[in-house]
Amino acid sequence: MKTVYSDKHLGHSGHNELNGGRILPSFELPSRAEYIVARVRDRGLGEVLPPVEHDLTIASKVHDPAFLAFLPTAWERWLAEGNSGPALPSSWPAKGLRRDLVPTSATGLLGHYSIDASASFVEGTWAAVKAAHDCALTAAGLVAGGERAAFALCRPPGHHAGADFMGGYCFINNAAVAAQSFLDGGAKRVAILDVDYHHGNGTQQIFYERSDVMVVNLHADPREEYPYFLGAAEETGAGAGLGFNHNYPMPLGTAWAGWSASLEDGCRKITAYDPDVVVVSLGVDTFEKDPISGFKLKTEDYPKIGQRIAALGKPTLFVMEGGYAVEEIAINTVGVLEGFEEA
Ligand code: SS9
Ligand code: ZN
Repeated sequence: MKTVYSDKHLGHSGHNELNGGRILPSFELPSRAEYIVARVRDRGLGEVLPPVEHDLTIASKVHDPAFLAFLPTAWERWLAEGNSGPALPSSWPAKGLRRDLVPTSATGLLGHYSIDASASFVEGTWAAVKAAHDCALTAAGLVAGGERAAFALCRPPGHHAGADFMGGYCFINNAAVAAQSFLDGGAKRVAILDVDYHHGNGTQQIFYERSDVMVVNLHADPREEYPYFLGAAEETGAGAGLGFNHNYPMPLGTAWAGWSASLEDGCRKITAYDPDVVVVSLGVDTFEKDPISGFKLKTEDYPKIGQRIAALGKPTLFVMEGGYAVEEIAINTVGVLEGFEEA
């Protein structure tokens, strides 16, 4: 399968996050995508193409236009307020505060448009975010054009970003934009299968009241793990979307036996839905050696994930999400893609 990749992600570097009470360099590093694209080439997975630039028309159908308008300006506005290092919020419209009182200051706006202090801006962040969005749409176009599958090597990732918020290293929800592009191109139903270790809270929120996108999420139990405040099994959708959201929270320490049982159940939900296309939010932070995660998947398990997804028998777009054990994420990510190809 073809991979869509842009080196513009390299400018999103030197950013930080609030972790364990300290502001630390982000675990979300440029080397992640560099290891993966090198492995794609070494293994001969298929051509590596640059993205075609797209405007934000499709993104505006899954994100608030005011939020999208803020993102390209955040860094300059942060600097203009006298800040120097990476931009992070420090105050949020949490309990007892107003969400409709929109700040004018950059610091206030960062809080207004965030769920946490882990989506940090540096000078090259917007260009990287925009390029990741373009990678998702370009790879989606390959699948819409008849390819069996494609890989959008997006960095930064997207699944924690919701309609009007960033967080968890994510700014634009690349998988959600891609799903919307399939619908705009004539698909009637799209399934998103999120196999990242963390619950894809943004993806769930965006499609929660819609029946044209089924969201299936496999993840660490949010009572124990980030993002903490969404992702329980009883969240099954609302309104027209009732019955079209499926969560599989699993305890810390989950290994292939437990994880693959959830994958099987989630895949059966997708088959029953009979989508025109499947979008996989491909995180490999389920890996036993991932530095920020608590599942126990092994390198040999990743091709089996790809095989099970292939058995769905649908055109498939893989969109890169998390995975932080930098040396091994390439092996595990390409392992999924090769497992799919060989099935
Ligand atoms: C908690 C800091 C926030 C965010 C993790 C986001 C993963 C994205 N220690 N961690 S796939
Ligand atoms: Zn993750």
